[in-house]
Amino acid sequence: MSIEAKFLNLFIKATEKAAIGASKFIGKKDKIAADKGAVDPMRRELNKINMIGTIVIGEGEMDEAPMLYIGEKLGTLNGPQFDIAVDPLEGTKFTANNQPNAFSVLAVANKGELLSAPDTYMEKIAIGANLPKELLDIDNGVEKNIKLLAEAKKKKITELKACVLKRPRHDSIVNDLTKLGVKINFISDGDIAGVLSVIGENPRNDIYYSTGGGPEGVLSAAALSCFGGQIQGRLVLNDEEKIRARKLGIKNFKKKYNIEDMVKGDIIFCATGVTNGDLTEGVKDLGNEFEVTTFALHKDKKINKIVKNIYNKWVLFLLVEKTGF
Ligand code: VTB
Repeated sequence: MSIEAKFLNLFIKATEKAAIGASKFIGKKDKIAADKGAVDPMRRELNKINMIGTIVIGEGEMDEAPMLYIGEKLGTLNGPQFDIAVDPLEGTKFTANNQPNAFSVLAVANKGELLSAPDTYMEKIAIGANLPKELLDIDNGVEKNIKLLAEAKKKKITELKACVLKRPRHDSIVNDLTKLGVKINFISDGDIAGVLSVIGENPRNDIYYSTGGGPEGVLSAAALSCFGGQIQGRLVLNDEEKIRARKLGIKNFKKKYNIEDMVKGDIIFCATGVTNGDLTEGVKDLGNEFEVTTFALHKDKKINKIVKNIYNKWVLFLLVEKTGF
């Protein structure tokens, strides 16, 4: 079942308001304040939508996050049932340090069509469109995966580019890629943008190969699914995290999630820039107004667009002050 077209703009508003909220903390060296600056307005905006929304990927699990926690019901509770994955501020560090690639993001699917994953690490490999289904497998190891990818893309291994999150835990991946002659583009954080760098006509990377956040994995899968890209992920769980995962219905802790295991059916995906980045421009302060830019996707409606909107600061201020909305 397709999600009605009218919902796209309503969800865009939620990431726009969150991005504006976070933008007040750009360069202020306070990651927590920046995150809160995004969470409150996103939640207020989602609560205005005529839907029965359930957070499946959020700020944390019920007992650790006061808002946008996994399981939280949102919306007017009158309308279609949606599962919602949110990362009100992807790149809290980027925002706090005034660096590129911070954005506010969410993905929406019909009820039951998005994986609910705990906030733990996830091993991830992602590739772009027009490649054989389930071409790669985490358990193949780097060398076999890279050979398979080069063959499928009809490229030399030395022509391939890989995006890697710069962390010591990826030293062996980096060694293997380097030995093979694959060019590595490192990112310091923000692996949703890293995963999405494999899509497009002329993608910046041929593969994303790293362990990042599980929630970011599901959000990336939602966007990738709109382009026919692929991702495989496996949660990395310690004993305490296994208990949390079990509460979310996860029984097989070693499961390798292919894209259809994370995302099914129609998807709405919106990412509004906080700082300038690869996906969108950041919030622009025009004096009396904010200009916001959103990368918006609606899978079944084949929508892939950049949306710009202007918000008058005084109207925003009055709305929040007078109505709590
Ligand atoms: C990951 C990645 C995110 O933070 O969660 C990372 O998925 C945290 O990794 O995109 P470390 O614990 O190794 O620092 C981001 O980069 C930003 O939220």
